[in-house]
Amino acid sequence: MIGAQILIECLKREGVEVVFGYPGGQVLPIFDKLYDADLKFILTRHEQAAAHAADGFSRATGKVGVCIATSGPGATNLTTGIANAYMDSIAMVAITGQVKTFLIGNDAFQEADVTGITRPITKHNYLVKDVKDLARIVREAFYIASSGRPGPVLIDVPSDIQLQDTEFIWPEEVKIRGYNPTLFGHPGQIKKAAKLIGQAKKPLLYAGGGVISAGAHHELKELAEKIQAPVAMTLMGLGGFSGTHPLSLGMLGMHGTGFANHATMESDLIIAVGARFDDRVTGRLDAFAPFAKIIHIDVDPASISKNVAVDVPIVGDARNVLGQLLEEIKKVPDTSEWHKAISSWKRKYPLTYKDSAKIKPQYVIEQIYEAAGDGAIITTEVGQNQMWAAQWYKYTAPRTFISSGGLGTMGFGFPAAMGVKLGCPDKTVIDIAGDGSIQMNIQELGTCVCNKINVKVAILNNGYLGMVRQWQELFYKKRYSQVCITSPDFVKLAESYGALGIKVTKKEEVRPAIEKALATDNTVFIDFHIDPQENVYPMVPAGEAINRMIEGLA
Ligand SMILES: Cc1ncc(C[n+]2csc(CCOP(=O)(O)OP(=O)(O)O)c2C)c(N)n1
Ligand SMILES: [Mg+2]
Repeated sequence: MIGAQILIECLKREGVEVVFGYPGGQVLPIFDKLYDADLKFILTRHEQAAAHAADGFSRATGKVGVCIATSGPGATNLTTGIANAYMDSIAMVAITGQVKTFLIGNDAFQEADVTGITRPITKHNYLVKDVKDLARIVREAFYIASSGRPGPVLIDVPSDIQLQDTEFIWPEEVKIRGYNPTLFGHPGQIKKAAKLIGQAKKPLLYAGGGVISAGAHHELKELAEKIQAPVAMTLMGLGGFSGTHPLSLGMLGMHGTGFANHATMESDLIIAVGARFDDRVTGRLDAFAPFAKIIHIDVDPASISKNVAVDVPIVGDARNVLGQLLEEIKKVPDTSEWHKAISSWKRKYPLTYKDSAKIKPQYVIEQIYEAAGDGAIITTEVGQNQMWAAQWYKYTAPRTFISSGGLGTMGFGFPAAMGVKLGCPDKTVIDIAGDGSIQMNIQELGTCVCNKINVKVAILNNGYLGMVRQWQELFYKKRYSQVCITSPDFVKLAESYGALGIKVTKKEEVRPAIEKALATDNTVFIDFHIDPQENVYPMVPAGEAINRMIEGLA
């Protein structure tokens, strides 16, 4: 087989169902073999969208997302999507064409040092130098991407390698020297953790994206109920514990709920599961959770004690470790007083907004939740729209809230929604978008319509780069600098692509528009003209302790 054929044969053997990408000169042999391969290929309109779609596919399904681009500009266009997947620990394999081996380093046409460029934003990357290595490399790439702490792996394949002939040998086993993720927690550490849990009076579970990637949601629920600990989630962790469960505190951190943040600050034992103490969660680091001992469960030893010194580190897969803990816990803490305090914070700091005759974004999201319900999968763009989607929709199952957490990439939500829909064709998929963000990958309307990818986009159109405007309003004396943004007529634009567009300017039109979009078997843009001045509250100003929140209304 030639290299290109080997590559495709390997993808099939890895169980790949769909590949997102874009062709070009240095991947011609691969696309020639794709021509008659039994693989679904989605031609996006921009390589960045191919990477985000592969990322969305992975987040929704738990499988590895795959994208392909040509050398040079194709590969550099992928990089935002790769960095995005890296920051959120998403399993992805990105394949790029490269100039012929003997031209590398010559500033050849469309040459870029892609392994160099992506080294800090991939879990691992490869430049294939011999076709005989190709099958092994592909196998390793899928294994590395999906094991331990997941992440993107890039394979750069020079076009002459794609054409070289060799015998195809499928490596049954993968063995990588020096790469052996620890999957079970150390029994001594599990004992220590169980003892601390037994002694705690104010335990709190702090759940991150690792709960979802490890499939640990059942174990998390069991533990929370067993020790009667409230659960606060990060943006990445939403859905890892049901937002409608009485023990849920919703999201914590910068735009978290008042009760989650107060509980975190008062807790005497924080059990962090698959979370990394990101600055959006901790706020002022030296003031974070001053009374708490910390148990930190994470599959990546490098993330333990990176930002916050912890008392009991436990390296291992979250699902396994929670299972071990559940077996080990003999004494259950008495948390009745703790729950009284939490109830009083819930009364004192409810998540709320002032409704009005204008369309409030929170109201739109409540209506979407009521209409689409628990079965839907929500993706988001970045900004106020993202925070409102995190606060006002109830995520009751893992993999139903898909958002760019670590990198905060505007333009993520729409192409990610395409990947989600391809992975979960029976689900309703809705991108909750901002008018600024949607314009960053709006060309994917073409991909959606052409491939009948039936996703809904709810644009919270405030005429602003709203989140930046909010910061300028609060911290830069209302000196609004470059945050007013115009948009095209989204209805006409959608129609020009063959999609449906609906414009909503009155409150009473909100629900009917959502119902119509859900009932339409086509891609739909709904352009909600919301109150342009609305801000996201509560808010912890950057650098403040997380219980020093601006309440907005209170
Ligand atoms: C690619 C990218 N560029 C810039 C930013 C900085 N940024 C964060 S939120 C935001 C405004 C987003 O505007 P919009 O999509 O309209 O959302 P809104 O906040 O108005 O809901 C900007 C510019 C970013 N996160 N990503
Ligand atoms: Mg906006």
